[in-house]
Amino acid sequence: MDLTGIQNALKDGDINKVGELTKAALDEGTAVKTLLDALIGEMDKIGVRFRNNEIFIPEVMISAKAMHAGLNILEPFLSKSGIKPVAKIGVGTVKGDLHDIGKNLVAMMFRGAGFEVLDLGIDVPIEKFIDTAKNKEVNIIAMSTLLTTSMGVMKDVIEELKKTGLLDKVKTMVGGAPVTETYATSIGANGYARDASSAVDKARELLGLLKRQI
Ligand code: B1M
Repeated sequence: MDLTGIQNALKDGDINKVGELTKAALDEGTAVKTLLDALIGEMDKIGVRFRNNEIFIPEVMISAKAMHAGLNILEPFLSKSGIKPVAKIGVGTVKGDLHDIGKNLVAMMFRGAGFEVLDLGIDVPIEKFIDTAKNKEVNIIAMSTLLTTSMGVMKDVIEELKKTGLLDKVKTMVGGAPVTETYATSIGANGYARDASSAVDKARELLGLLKRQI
């Protein structure tokens, strides 16, 4: 199927059309991964136009909503593969940051890989991550941010987990556009991944699970 229609609808912020065309493409047999790549690729372009001041926050917001419409259609198909959760992970966008598209993708990829995902949402305070590590039996605390101003929160969470002795029990992972491997290492995170797909591989590595056979 020609994916330009979906990408144009995303660019135009046509929420219904993105949903409808994504569903139609799936019905026609287009691979979930192909659709995901098409949506992410177009969202990246929207990001560039936003950065270049060619479009502004309202347009980006509406495209982000349209992106969610597409992702919502894809989610059950990504999640299908796992029968029993291989591990449990708490995922959230850290305090001060309201971006959720990347975090949702990360959550979706984990679900698709058979993980049980506790989605903590956006603007997640340090205490919520600590409570999740303490009381929700997660194997990994995964933090996302797109804002340089919120990166320090990841460090605070890791330090608090260390102080409370919870680092013996849970691993930490960080990611998001401004985060780098070097930064992750400097704040004591157990793992870093540059995209949602490699986040799953990194989590498996951290937990000593086998890598995907694909
Ligand atoms: Co915002 N925004 N935004 N924004 N926004 C960025 C991030 C920015 C780079 C744009 C720019 O100026 N060039 C810039 C950040 C600059 C910086 O700090 N370095 C920025 C800014 C400044 C802001 C505001 C401050 C703007 C303002 O109000 N003046 C404001 C902040 C509000 C707040 O959070 N407190 C703001 C607001 C918004 C909108 C609400 C309009 C909207 C968010 C809608 C939503 O999320 N529901 C928005 C958007 C959409 C963007 C851009 C255009 C796109 C982000 C996105 O969704 N990308 C973005 C520019 C850009 O990135 N090109 C921008 C697609 C998504 C799939 O990628 O989230 O990076 P991403 O996720 C990737 C990887 O990073 C990785 O996997 C994903 C893909 O596989 N990943 C992980 C993410 N988390 C991970 C965790 C992991 C591992 C991998 O392990 C745990």
